[in-house]
Amino acid sequence: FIKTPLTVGVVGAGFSGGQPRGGVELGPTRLIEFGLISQLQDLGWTVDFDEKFPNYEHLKPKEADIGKLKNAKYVSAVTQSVSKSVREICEKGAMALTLGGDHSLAMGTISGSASVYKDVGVIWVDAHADINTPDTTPSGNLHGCPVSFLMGLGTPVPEFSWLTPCLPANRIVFIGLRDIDPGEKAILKQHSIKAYSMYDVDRHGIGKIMEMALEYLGEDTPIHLSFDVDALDPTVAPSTGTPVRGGLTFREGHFICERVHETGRLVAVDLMEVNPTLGDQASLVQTVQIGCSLVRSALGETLL
Ligand code: 6HN
Ligand code: MN
Ligand code: MN
Ligand code: MN
Repeated sequence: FIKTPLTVGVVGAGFSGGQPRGGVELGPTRLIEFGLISQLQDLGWTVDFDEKFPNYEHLKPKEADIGKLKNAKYVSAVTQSVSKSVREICEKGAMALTLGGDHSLAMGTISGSASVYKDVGVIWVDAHADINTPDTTPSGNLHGCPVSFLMGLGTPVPEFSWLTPCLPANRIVFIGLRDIDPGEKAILKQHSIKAYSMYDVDRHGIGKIMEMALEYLGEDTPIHLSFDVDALDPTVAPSTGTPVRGGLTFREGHFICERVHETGRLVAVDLMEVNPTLGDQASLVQTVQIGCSLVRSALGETLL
């Protein structure tokens, strides 16, 4: 897994093309302005981070949509670039930390980690399942589709031919779900995908949910944590593009991060959908600060 001395490679993926609202591309900048890099150094990590963020503008094609898939060519180009960045970090034996940006980026992050760790298990923390296919997506927004693209479900999109299916249905666990489209529900059922909704979190408690999730993925599995801040309740993390009531508490969110850290098998983390332009100043500060603290927890801050 991660080599000592502990090194984390940071990908600042300021990209918003997977959904319609501007502002989420500023997530990485704000997280870093709030001190994330030095916070991780204070935890003892060597942080490999290029001050200048990758600029994706030059990848933007003129005709970006493909059928109803909005910005599909742009999303494909950017996620392919992110995939390469994450792969290179993983190849070095460092942890890959990707700061989003919208969740379509996970096509890049998970294909990158899976190319190095063939049996990687994904813990996907989200209000949404993000498993719409090109056929089922009601919105055409690709941040609602990354999981199906990684799994190779639905009608193939030629522009995404670089993305070969790398995530078998039994290598992902969802936690925090509460807003699933009908087509997504059918896919989860059809492929018997392990998914813990907020009902399950309430019923069992987050401690038990994490034990079940980790046991399901297997005890030797490298873990990729893909954390969408909208998994948290909107009162906890308000500045995000698709908030849904009834989400995870502050502690439940942090517990997930702490528990995966404790396994010693965490190889990649995504922190997605922080949109610092939504809501007032207090909401922005609160959401960015919680983004930083979730990452610190995943990198070992809160365990004694
Ligand atoms: N996210 N299921 C909806 C859609 O448009 O496909 C919402 C997706 C939200 C995606 O929050 O990362
Ligand atoms: Mn998401
Ligand atoms: Mn979401
Ligand atoms: Mn530790």
